[in-house]
Amino acid sequence: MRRYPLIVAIDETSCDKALFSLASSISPIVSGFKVGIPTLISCGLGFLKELRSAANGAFLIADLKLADIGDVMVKTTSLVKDYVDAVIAHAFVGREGALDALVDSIRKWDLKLILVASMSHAGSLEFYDADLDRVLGLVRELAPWGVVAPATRPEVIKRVRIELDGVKIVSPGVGAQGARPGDAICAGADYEIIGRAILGSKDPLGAAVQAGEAASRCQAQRL
Ligand code: BMP
Repeated sequence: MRRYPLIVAIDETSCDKALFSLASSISPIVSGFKVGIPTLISCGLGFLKELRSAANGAFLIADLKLADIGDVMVKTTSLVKDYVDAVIAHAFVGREGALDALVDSIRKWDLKLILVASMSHAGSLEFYDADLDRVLGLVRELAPWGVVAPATRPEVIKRVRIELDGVKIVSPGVGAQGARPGDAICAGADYEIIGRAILGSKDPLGAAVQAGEAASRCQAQRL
């Protein structure tokens, strides 16, 4: 079966078996899972290992939101590198002494890097969006696998799509933060990130199918 262009965000702080059986039931229809810091701190790195076997081939992203000097970002990434396919880092820390070192190690480890280019909350307008041209210039130089751009502001996604050909766009903000499923894909994103609207639903599988169908319709329109 074809996977929907959805990435399920796991930020839960309870690490019980129910979460794995939920992940396991959703995994055949979604493209990936993104595991956030609340879950990594609460459940430990063992969570990633267990999720890998529940994921049925869906890719795994460690959402570490790295924003430090290169040495520390590399050390942090080395702790998860054997369990995930990709890590997320902030772009604003800049290249020299920071992202340059991370990019080198990520290449060596055959991981994917996703850089935050713009965020889904309103405060993103204060810094990221105010300097979006320079952020996108840096992203273009570093050529990561993907960028984060907000489903809540499709106009930003459209701009990122035009400026960064060939870079995957992953878009959070769907459901709990107000964007409708499909909005980001229609604007040019490759994947929509959805957390609470799926995992907090009474029927997570049904919620994933509904969001996935909306996203797929947009994908089909763009082809
Ligand atoms: P939710 O669908 O429950 O709002 O979750 C969104 C997820 O996307 C969270 O894991 C959050 O950390 C992440 N995220 C976000 O909401 N906005 C951003 O700009 C970047 C993110 O990674």
